[in-house]
Amino acid sequence: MPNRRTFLKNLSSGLMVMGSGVLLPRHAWADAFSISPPTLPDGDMAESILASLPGKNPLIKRTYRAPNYETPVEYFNQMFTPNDSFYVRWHLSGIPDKLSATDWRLKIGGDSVNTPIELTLDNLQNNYEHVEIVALNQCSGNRRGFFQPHVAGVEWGYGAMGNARWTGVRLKDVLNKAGIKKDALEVTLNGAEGPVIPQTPDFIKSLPLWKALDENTILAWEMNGEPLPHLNGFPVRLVVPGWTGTYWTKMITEINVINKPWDGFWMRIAYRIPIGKFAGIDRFVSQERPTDTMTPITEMVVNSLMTNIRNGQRFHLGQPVEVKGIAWDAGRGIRLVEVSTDGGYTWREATLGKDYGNYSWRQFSYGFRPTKKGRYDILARATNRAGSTQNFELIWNPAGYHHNVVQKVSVDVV
Ligand SMILES: Nc1nc2c(c(=O)[nH]1)N[C@H]1C(S)=C(S)[C@@H](COP(=O)(O)O)O[C@H]1N2
Ligand SMILES: [Mo]
Repeated sequence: MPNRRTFLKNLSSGLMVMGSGVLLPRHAWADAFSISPPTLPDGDMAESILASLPGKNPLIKRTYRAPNYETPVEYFNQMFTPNDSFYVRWHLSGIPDKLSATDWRLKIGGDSVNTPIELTLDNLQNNYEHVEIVALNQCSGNRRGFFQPHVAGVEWGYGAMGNARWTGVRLKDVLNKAGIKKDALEVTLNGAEGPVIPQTPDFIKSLPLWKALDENTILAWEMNGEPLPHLNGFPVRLVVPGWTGTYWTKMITEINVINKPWDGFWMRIAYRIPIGKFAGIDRFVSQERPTDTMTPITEMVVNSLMTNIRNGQRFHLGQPVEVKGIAWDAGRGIRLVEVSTDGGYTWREATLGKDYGNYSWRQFSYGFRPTKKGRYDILARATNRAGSTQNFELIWNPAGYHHNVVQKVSVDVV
């Protein structure tokens, strides 16, 4: 396995390419077809509305209370997802107004710290080494809307994800300041929002100690060189590279180091996958009781997305077709992207773009010149350095996680 501890990069700001790539004119996003895969039943996507949240460009609205809005695929032609178009995912509707950066406090405590501490934003920014990492934030349920049979939950299309450059300090450094006792097992994470009715469990997540101490796990106050948007967690959120978005606690206010498994609803019941159904990913073993058949979701699975072509698009015979997209995994790194233009009979290697570290997505491109008229079924499939690849058939699971079925886009050459 490649050394996964070396991916933190001190990227110079010169590497920032916000605004690179091609943005389609705004009206193009209204074309629901561009976000509608062929397998979705009619209606699902037609009901989706582009809507503005405060401080955001129009996003695809899935639910309003709590706010769940996804990024239109066109934005994924850019290496970094712009902050004002970055998807938004909340569980509870009691989200506070933007917190005051001066009043915000982060409490570090729990039975397994030596000295509980309370930090201001100033403390955080001035007492620990700053680090930057490019990392993909993807919701566990991205693409849930394509599950057959259908499952309950936010009916995401392709856009519950985004790639950004995050700036902050290592969680490890902050925890070490409080001092970690020998019996420490898990680290719980809580944000400022609360449930609106007391019956709803507060959104509290936990990480195994080893992942909390991973040098890539950071408390971030900036994405893409700007303060976090309110709905992406201002002033500080956790960034857990490689693991699905559920652990990336926004508006974080409380962290506890504990010596037992955290058994709140969002760990014990929600965000679980069947044990053994997904190969080659981290297990969160302290969360598994002997009789459990389900285990917490952890790492993202290898996946890819074509971003510049859409179903039904027309090309003229003799015109070159350039297929562009992105591929990612949980941090082993993308080794290969293959593209088929004949529905999967033959495959060719795509060219990979610049490497921004293993936790970033990787751009790819593949050009071809169609030699006859007709329909071309274009497929893309990514493989990582551990040899894991995308599935042709859905690995169904009750909560609708880890959809990484090879995508097909059918275009017409006329
Ligand atoms: N405080 C808080 N943090 C949270 C959540 C939440 O509901 N509350 N949702 C999590 C989930 S499930 C995801 S997928 C990511 C989404 O991050 P984003 O809204 O910045 O895109 O935030 C995570 N952090
Ligand atoms: Mo999520």
